[in-house]
Amino acid sequence: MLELLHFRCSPYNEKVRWALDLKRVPHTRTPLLPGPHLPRMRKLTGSDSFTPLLVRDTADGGPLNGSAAILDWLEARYPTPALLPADEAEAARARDIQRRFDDDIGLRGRRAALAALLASPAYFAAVFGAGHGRLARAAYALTVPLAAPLVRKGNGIAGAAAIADGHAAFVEGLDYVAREAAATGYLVGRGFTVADRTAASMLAMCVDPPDSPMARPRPMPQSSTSFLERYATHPGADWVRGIYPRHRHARADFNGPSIRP
Ligand SMILES: N[C@@H](CCC(=O)N[C@@H](CS)C(=O)NCC(=O)O)C(=O)O
Repeated sequence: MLELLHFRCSPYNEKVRWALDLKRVPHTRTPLLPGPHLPRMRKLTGSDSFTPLLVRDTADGGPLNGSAAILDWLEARYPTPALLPADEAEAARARDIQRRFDDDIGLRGRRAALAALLASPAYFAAVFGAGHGRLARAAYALTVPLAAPLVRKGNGIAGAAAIADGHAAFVEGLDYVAREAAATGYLVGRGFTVADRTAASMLAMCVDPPDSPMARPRPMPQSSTSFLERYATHPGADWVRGIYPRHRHARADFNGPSIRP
């Protein structure tokens, strides 16, 4: 059985969870806590690999990380429903959009999102500890203030300029989807593709789509409320809030075996 090792509040993990759910791939889901995840990752891969990590049988190639690589493997192994358009030019365009949101918008925006979460270590622990027991969450909350400098360093949150650039990235992403999806509701052609899934997963960090696996726990500290308020009325946020109920088909995450066979 495939196993997905993931962080609950992570856009790259959300992108892979979404594809697994859409394709109804039987798998087990195991949430990890950022920081304490490292020994387990090292044991499985021999290095400090990042999440999402899809643990496959050795015959299938063993552990695989990188959300785009995982999606490619899933698409080859479980072709229906397709993540990419059938038309080659459209598929290439969808991949380009995926790359832009993965490697630019998501990476830069995440710095602003994490900085806002780290302003309240208890809330950071609540967000990433979702899916873990009460004791594990309480113990994790004690470590967050100590781990915060490492999280900042590991994610390139070097100061105010990096955070401002993260906010600029979210605005670029929201402007992009509002403009490009205006005609059909989708970023490529007339249907939902990996481009929409990637953009919506990355922008979920600043939109907080309600009733979704990316919805933030409540109550929320002022630092996170103010962070989300910056984007709430952007037309691109409307697009994200519309895509989620139409295409995500999961209101919450789960631990353990996937419910659908
Ligand atoms: N380009 C990678 C990015 C993945 C990534 O940055 N994962 C983060 C969580 S959002 C992570 O696991 N960080 C912890 C670490 O690097 O140890 C992908 O598409 O999967």
